[in-house]
Amino acid sequence: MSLLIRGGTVVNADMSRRADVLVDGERIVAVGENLEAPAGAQIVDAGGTFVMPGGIDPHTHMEFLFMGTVSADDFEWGTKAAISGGTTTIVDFCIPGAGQSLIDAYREWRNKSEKAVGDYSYHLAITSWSDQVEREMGEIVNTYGVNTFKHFMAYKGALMVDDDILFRSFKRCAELGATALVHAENGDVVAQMQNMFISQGKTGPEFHAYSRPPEVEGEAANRAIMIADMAGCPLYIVHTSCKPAHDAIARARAEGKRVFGEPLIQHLVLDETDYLNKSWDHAAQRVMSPPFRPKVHQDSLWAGLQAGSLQVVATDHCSFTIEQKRMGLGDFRNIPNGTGGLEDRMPVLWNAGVNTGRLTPNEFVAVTSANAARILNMYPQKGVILPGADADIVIWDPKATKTVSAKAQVSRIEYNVFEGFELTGLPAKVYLRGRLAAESGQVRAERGQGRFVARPPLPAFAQAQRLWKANTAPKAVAR
Ligand code: DUC
Ligand code: ZN
Ligand code: ZN
Ligand code: ZN
Repeated sequence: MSLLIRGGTVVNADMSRRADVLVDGERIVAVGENLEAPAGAQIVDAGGTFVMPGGIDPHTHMEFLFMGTVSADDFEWGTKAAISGGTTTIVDFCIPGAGQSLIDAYREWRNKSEKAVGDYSYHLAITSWSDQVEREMGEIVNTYGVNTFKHFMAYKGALMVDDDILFRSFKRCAELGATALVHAENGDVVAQMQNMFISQGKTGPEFHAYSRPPEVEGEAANRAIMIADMAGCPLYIVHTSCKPAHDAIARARAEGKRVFGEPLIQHLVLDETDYLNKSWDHAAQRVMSPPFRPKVHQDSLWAGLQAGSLQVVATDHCSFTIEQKRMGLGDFRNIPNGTGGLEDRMPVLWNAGVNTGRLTPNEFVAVTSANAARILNMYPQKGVILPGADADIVIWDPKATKTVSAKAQVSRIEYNVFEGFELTGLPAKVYLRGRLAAESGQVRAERGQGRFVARPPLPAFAQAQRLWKANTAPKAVAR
């Protein structure tokens, strides 16, 4: 089955050109002017549109058992929501339960994702340390197609790991050609501040935000950067939400360190006023970690995307229903942390980024798809319109409009943090490996159509870092 997408402007991260795109089966086979349609090919008129690689959201939590409940969107509904908004691949966090081995957690995630509508990959979380964990990290990288390990520096008593584990795990990442990821918040400070507010009778959702100020994120980001540098591994800081964390990343990069930063679409367009003088439900629905910030931090994140010191825009999609959020009535510490956003990420970013001149269409492709593919090692299978790549294609109509409404969304929750946003620029058609997967937001792809995307190790960063250290520094890098 072949498909010819004719007359659009192909937009990749590095260039745009008027070109047709020919797809055969699941792959792109040609990109060029006036391509001939093979006999029987389906022809799609893309005049007046941008033809872009399918979006990649590098940070989601589907069907995640967290804070005593399970996030509401599973792999079926989460990937459906993603596809309706132009995102054809997600990278979810595979997080072992207490005492669960990495391999068992990986198998559990493979089972959960069999129903996915779109493509998916995983990061594996390191939540404890033992010889077995160290050994299994090697298996995960070398046989299971996962080259990234996540570390929570917050959630004390649950997922948090201390500096001892960070340094051990980061050194192991360096050895394996894996990249370390961190949730950068100082969990000890957060726990003390939470308890202080509760003991003062301050139980409302706004105190969730006050207990996690930008300083706790900036401190943890700086600490993770220094530890990763000593271990010699590349570092990716998830949900970079504030200026102190962004400054740490920009400074590290200026010093030659391989450090990446991932702002969320929520932090780019929403701010702390959502917690203030709002109903309990409104505020609690927006409780996530890190919390929404004062506006000044947004300016820093946008500047980072423009300058390239921040590379990817994600969602941390971890949705909870109103009833689930109400578990925290009377104590903000029990509000399940997380918001949705998968189906809105690309349209909201286009609207707030491209329509305002903060991002070019090429930069939009870079931060919604190509950079994630490169950093996580799925490029050029994903993240580019190029012969040989998977035919994950978004035909983007820059004139289409909609008003965001939870009533019309795919996600299984009853509200939307972007409710009422008026957007211009939407995906008209979305293809997943050559098959029409969504049209004007209506999902056509089916349960089980998604595939696991294996991501082999990427030893170049760690090797370069070791070589550079050996050549420039008097003392060698650890190990
Ligand atoms: N933050 C959230 O808000 N939800 C999931 C996990 C996280 O770190
Ligand atoms: Zn996190
Ligand atoms: Zn609001
Ligand atoms: Zn997360």
